[in-house]
Amino acid sequence: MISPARIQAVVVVLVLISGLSLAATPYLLTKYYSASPEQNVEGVPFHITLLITQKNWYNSSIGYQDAYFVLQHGYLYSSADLTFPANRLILLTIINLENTTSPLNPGGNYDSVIGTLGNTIAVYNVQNVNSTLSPNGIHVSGGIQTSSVPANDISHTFTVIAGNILGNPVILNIPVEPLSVVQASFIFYHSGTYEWQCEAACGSGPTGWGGSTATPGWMMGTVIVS
Ligand SMILES: [Cu+2]
Repeated sequence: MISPARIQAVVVVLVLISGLSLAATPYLLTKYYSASPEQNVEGVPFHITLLITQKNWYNSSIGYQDAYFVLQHGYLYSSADLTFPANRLILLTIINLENTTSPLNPGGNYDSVIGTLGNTIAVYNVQNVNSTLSPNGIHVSGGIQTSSVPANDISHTFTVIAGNILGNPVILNIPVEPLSVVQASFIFYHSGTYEWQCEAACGSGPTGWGGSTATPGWMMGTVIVS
């Protein structure tokens, strides 16, 4: 016969264990992303932040791979399907936590900024940001607005193309240097479904075009403009 006190003790232990497992639940969850209500207000810019992280577990044969995520309200969402409004100013921030570079796909000018307002991006990196707060704010110097970055200093690109066939028009190309934050503004004038792809060979295999670079939600995916 189990005494009520013993049962009570078991219940307390079970509650403690479940509490511990709840506490161990990761704060960042990965799920499907959709535009939030404040993003859907007409007439104001559409803000979106993409986060690139290094060494995400892919599978046991490939190991770790880099991946793009959508960062929204402190949560990570899959980048497999990115939705954008048509004919509205989009303000994109890309935060790259990766510290290495990869060779660019030789099929295009992927070191050039294409499709943003003024064909430029703002780049914040370890060379041009000093975080000490002064009366004028933090000190940012160097070539922040740029229309291209050195081809041998690119971790990834965020490239939107009108299809997944080489030679199709590049609508947007944003090269991203290691350990940098990039800001870009652009407008998609035509509704439709496009592909996004990282055009740096950052994936697995001898060419770097396996694993992440061939898998939606890692280094490629769909862009839906509506
Ligand atoms: Cu990449």
